[in-house]
Amino acid sequence: MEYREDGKAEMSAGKKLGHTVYVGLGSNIGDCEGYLDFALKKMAGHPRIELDRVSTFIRTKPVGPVEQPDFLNACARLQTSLEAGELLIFLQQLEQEAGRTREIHWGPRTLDLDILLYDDLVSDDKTLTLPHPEMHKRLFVLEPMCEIAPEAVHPRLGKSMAKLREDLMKVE
Ligand code: A4P
Ligand code: MG
Repeated sequence: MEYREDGKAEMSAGKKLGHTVYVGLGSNIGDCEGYLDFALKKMAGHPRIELDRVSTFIRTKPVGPVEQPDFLNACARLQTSLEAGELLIFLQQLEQEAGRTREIHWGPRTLDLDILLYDDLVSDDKTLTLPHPEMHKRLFVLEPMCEIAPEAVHPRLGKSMAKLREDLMKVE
């Protein structure tokens, strides 16, 4: 699947996109692959986002207290000129467009888009916690992150994705 649009690379070459962001994608209702593709295409099509890396889609067992179907998970790396709050609003719009309703916390969803890392920003704000507070505890995040950016460093823990994955594998 090719997400880069014709002319986009050219346009972004002359444009300061500025921020490097990792987004986690998840879906466990309906056409999961279709929802992830939908989100990636929409991100790639945004005039202020360049999608530069996408992991493979992996099937994972649900983590957490809710009994629910398996997930399809992936991670993507974006370059963007959007501020973190603006990006969050855009990603939440995509979740809405994919028909997501927020009923059960941690429950099944057509599309879940989490901002994992936004440059090396650290924030305890409830509406946007950075890095994503659960990312280092989740193999369904660290596996695809290790595929696209094993060297990326968690700014709170000071460890690379590869090291976090290794640590988590020892615990599990
Ligand atoms: N929010 C705060 N920080 C962030 C951030 N870094 N990125 C706020 C995105 N959103 C962030 O999220 C609730 C609120 O979190 C938002 O209003 C936003 O302002 P939500 O997506 O509405 O609710 P949720 O998804 O039910 O809760 P949460 O905590 O985001 O759950 P998670 O962490 O997404 O976990 N098992 C597998 N195998 N694969 C999965 O993908 N996902 C979950 C849900 C559980 N188990 C899973 C998976
Ligand atoms: Mg979420």
